[in-house]
Amino acid sequence: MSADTTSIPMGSGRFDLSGRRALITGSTQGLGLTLARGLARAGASVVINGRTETKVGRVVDTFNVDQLAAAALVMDATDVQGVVEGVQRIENDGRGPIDILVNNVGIHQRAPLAEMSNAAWDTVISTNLTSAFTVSREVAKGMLERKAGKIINICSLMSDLGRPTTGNYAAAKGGLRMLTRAMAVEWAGANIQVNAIGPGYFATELTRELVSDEKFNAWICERTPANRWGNPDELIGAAVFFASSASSFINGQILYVDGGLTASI
Ligand code: GCO
Repeated sequence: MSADTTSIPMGSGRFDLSGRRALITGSTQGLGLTLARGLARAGASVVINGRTETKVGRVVDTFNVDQLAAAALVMDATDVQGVVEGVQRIENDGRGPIDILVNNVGIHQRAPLAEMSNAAWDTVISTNLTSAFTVSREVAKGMLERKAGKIINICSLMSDLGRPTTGNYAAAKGGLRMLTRAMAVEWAGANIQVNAIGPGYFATELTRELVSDEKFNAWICERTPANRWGNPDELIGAAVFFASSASSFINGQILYVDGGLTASI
């Protein structure tokens, strides 16, 4: 039995997010903020998430000034009860359910594995992987009832490749790639498409120290076939694609936006 796709608008309409609501975790700065702005410009009403009220409120104000629909969700994605209550607050605020979830929140705590503390391991796994499970579980409850939803996990080229001092981050992002597949196969029958985006090297808060390191910067430009760092806006297309009806029969995939890095030896 094939799903009814006749209601999906043709052409660019397939990428139109009007009438949809998108929660992007960790969206007060960096790639999360860029993705939130991109989804809003594609028509979605967005929910800006962060842990501090001032930062979240300031970002929501900028969206409203730009006449982009935005609401605030002050929530620590690693706090289970906080996530349960936070998702419920949004789902019941009268501005519509969460149709699109972008699990973006992530941190780095680099160290050689032989010197890495369990605290550094636990914090990165909890923030970059476990939070995606918790938030997705809570948001999926409504999506399963409505038999519709989009979940996009922000993975990394480190879902497949390692680099010294990033063992906790790579383990988390590798796990997130497999969690993407696990969610996809469990929820595809309820018309929930779960996919992932794997960014290559982008200049953000997470990579600030790397960008300013001349040797590392030269290595990235040589190692990346496109011979440059990515511009965060270059991730928006993949996010709109996975958030829209243009990807209605795509499940469990990862799309690398990396200038060809993972395609090369
Ligand atoms: C590093 C970088 C990478 C990138 C990102 C690429 O330490 O090598 O921070 O981890 O930030 O993960 O997707």
